[in-house]
Amino acid sequence: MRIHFLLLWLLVAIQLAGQTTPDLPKPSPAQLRWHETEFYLFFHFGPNTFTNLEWGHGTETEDVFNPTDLDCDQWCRVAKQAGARGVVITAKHHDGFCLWPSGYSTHTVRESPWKDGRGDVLRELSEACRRHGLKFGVYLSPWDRNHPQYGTPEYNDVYAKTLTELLTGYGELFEVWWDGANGEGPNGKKQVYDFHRFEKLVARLQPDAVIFSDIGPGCRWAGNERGTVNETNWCTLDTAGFGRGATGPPADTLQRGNSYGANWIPAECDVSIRPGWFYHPEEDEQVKTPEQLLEIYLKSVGRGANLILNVPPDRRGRIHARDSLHLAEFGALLHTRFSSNLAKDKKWIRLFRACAFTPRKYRSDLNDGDPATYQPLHQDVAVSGPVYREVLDLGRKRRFQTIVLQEYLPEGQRIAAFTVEVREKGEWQMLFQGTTIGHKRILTFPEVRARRIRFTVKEARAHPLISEVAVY
Ligand code: FUL
Repeated sequence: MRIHFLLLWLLVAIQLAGQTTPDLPKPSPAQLRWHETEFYLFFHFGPNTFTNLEWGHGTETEDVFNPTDLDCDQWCRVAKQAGARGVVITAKHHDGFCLWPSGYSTHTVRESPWKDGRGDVLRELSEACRRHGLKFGVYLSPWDRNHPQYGTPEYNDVYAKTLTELLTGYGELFEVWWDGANGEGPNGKKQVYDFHRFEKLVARLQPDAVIFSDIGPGCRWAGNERGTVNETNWCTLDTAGFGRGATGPPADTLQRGNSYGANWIPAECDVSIRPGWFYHPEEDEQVKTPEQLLEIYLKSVGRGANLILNVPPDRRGRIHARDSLHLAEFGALLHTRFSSNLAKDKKWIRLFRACAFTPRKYRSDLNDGDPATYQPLHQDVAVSGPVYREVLDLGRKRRFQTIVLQEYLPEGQRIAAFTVEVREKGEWQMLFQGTTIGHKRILTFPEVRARRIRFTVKEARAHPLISEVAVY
């Protein structure tokens, strides 16, 4: 009797184990909102803008900072035209100069001639962002070449206090950016940062902000400054044993993530529209073209990462006409490319073996235009191995050259291998073979003409969940 009961219990347990989803790392609500932000601008602005340097020495006098015509509304208009959803600014770069009148430094806008020392760039930009419906974030360089306490344990207090000023004084932040640079050299100052303390501060004061660094915890550097990520891009990363900067994970790992990584730390791709991060007049002819920007977008956002594109304001405190023109044209390219979705509200078909001549047509959440809804893909048991597939019917033959796929991320990143085929002359022809999808995968190919498109997932960490399919 007892043995029977035990057996029964075992069977039920096995059954239940088969049904529950595996314990995949999942994004926090703040990270999900961050994924939706997709593309934002970066503004490198400070003394370097005026001294023509990339890494200021920290010894520059405050009077070098004197923009003649600062206009943060113009920055925001440029961002909006490009299709960006937010901005991040260098509140403090390595030279230590604070773009706001910090109470914990004497190297700030307050000591500069700009607006007779009464200006605050962060105030102006954060308010402009609210007017334009853009999210706002800050870069606060841990490395500081100016602060007298840098290199001592007291600097951690200074950093925590300046960070608190940013976290409490400028409304809601969507991202806090920590770069890993430190150019002190062998005999330079060595700072042991209390990152754990800084992370706790952000979590407490701005729970919706995501922290960027080589190892997150919110999102990770993509391992290069070209603005691209690998085609296989996992949002998961193993961070045990790694630090920031020189002790960070290898570039190749940052490019791909770890396929079975323990933490949800998705990639953010950073790149500048010009060769340098700060404005240099001699680079006015080297602004990336709209086509180059589109290429970068497809290799970042189009591979499930976020893109932070740097556009440095000039000495007036405005974005140079060349950059703003290229960005507006890039925005227009995006708009045309993604304006008419051929899949919108089209039906899906399922062919049942028993009645192959009467395919069942149905509407689906897959193409309802709402990424918050999703559908688990149909498991095709007629094919060997776990194969999941769905067939989209465009109603008639249509020409297209782009397909956008989105995975439903609240349940973790699952898809590891997929294919897209089109029906031609009674046969399925391979159009695209890929690995990961994540937040968004943009597939581009030479234009094809077809009516039916078949999506197949051949390898997944758990039952694949797709939230959107779009065809352009
Ligand atoms: C790096 C810095 O050293 C560069 O100056 C720039 O700010 C880049 C985005 O991050 O760590």
